[in-house]
Amino acid sequence: MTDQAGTTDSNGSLRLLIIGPPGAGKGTQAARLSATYGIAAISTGDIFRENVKNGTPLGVKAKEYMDAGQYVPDSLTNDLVRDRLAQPDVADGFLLDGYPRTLQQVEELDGILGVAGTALDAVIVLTADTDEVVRRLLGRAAEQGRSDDSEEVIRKRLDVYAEQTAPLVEVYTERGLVVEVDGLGEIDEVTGRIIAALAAR
Ligand code: B4P
Repeated sequence: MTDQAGTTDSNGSLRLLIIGPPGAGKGTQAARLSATYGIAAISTGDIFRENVKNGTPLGVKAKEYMDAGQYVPDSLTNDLVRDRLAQPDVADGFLLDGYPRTLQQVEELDGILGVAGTALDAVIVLTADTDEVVRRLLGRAAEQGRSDDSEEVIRKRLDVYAEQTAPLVEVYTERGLVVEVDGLGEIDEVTGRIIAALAAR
C-alpha cells in the first residue's frame, strides 16, 4: 500500500518525527501531515497542556517546567510516550511532534521501537530563524495567551532547544533519516515542501 505521496513502506506504515525550534510550526504541520498520511500525530506539548488544563498530577508537575521554558523531566515524558505508543491506533504509523527533545529521549524511543520491532522512516527537521519564531510566538501569545509565550520565556525555550535538542539533528543525520525543510513561507507551501521531500526519499 502506498499513500498519496508515495512514501509508505511495503506494509503501508509510516513512522515519522518532526523536530524544530519552538514556533517553527511543528504542531501546525503535524496536523496536516497526520491528515495526509492517515497516521496519528502525537504532540507531547499538547498532552502536557491537556493535563495542565485538567489539573492532573502530571499536569501539576509539568506546568512548573513549561511556564519556565524548561523541558519537563525525561522520566515523566518518556513514561507518557511509552504508554501512548502502546495504543492500537499507532500500530500502522505515527508522527511524533516534539519528542524526542533530548539524547536520553532518543535512547528511550530507540528502545520502545526496538521492542516493537519497528523503526523510524524519516525525521523531518523544520528550520526557521530566531526573529521569525519569536514573531510567530508573540503573535500566538496575543491570540491564545499561552503561559509559555512571553518574550522572556520564548528566549529561554530557544536556548534550551539549542542546547538540548539541536544535537539530535546530528544523531539522526548520521542514521540517514533527516529530511530538512525550510519552515518559512505560507503554511500550505511548507506542507507541500515536506510532502515533496518525503516522496523524494
Ligand atoms: P510544544 O507544544 O512542542 O511547542 P512549540 O515548540 O512552541 O510549538 P510548535 O513548533 O509546534 O509551533 P506551532 O506549530 O504551534 O512544546 C511546549 C512545551 O512543552 C515545551 O517548551 C516543554 O516545556 C514541553 N515539552 C513538550 N515536549 C517535550 C518533551 N519531549 N520533553 C520535555 N518537555 C517537552 O506554531 C507556532 C505559531 O506559529 C502558531 O501561532 C502558528 O499558527 C504559527 N505558524 C506556524 N507555521 C507558520 C507559518 N508557516 N507562517 C506563519 N506562522 C506560522
